Amino acid sequence: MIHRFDRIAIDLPIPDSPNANAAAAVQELMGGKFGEMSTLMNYTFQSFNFRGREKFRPFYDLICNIAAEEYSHIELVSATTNLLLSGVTKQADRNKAPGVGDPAPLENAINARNSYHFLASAQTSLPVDSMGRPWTGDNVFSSGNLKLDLLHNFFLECGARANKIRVYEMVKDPTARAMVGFLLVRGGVHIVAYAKALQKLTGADVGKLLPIPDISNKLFPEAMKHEKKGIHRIMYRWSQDDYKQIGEIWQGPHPEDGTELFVEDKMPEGFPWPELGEEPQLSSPGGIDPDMLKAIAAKM
Ligand code: MN3
Repeated sequence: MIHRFDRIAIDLPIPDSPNANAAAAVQELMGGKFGEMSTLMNYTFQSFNFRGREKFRPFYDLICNIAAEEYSHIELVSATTNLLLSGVTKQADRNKAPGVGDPAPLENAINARNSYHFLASAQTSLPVDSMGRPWTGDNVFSSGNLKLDLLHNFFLECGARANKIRVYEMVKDPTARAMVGFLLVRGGVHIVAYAKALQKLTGADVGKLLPIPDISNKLFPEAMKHEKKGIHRIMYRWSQDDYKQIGEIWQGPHPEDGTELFVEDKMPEGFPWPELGEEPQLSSPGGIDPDMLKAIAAKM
């Protein structure tokens, strides 16, 4: 079971300006092969399918706990996409019949990379990648072999990190970069956690490979802001009473900067969700269209 809070992981800034194509690029971090839906569903299914929970309790706890955190990451990517899409189109007057006043309130969307943001949603996020392809369960790997699943998760988080960095390189918008900066830090925690889990299970020092890609989080100002507060050292426990054995894996020095890792026995407090204004050109008419009424009356 999961306990939901109406909060979001960071205080997202408002975009400099609406940017439909930046929103399309950000979608890769939602529904791409290495996006947050993939991390969420991989760990969720691996936790559902985990056999031998008592024998391997710390690993089970870790996968369950990280799965819960991933939910907060899809929220953040969604909110960023929504903010970037807000205001892309013109605010049409719905009291006018189509063709009167502004004949094409969605015309600003015609050259946007992702038409579904306008045709299939109210200028909001969808479970698709940056090219509009729907997220698929083919992205879930749940082999039932703990060593293989952990190795996969390590690889998945490293791929996710590469994609985050590339979105950062494509998109200058401060909202997108604030989101990417934070997720680089938290994704970094998950990479280290799976490396530590593999070391505990097998003795292999996977942490020596880090960071992948080679560039450090500390070079991204939007990530450094959180690392300065020590957020890269914390594994939050996303449950009041459960998953207490994560500390058997999340301990010792951070492989990159040697600082001590620790478990925080509560989830982060979060922030209020950013307000999303109505986009009337996409919703039901706000009032009665007198021209339409006249036209109907004339037919009767
Ligand atoms: Mn994540």
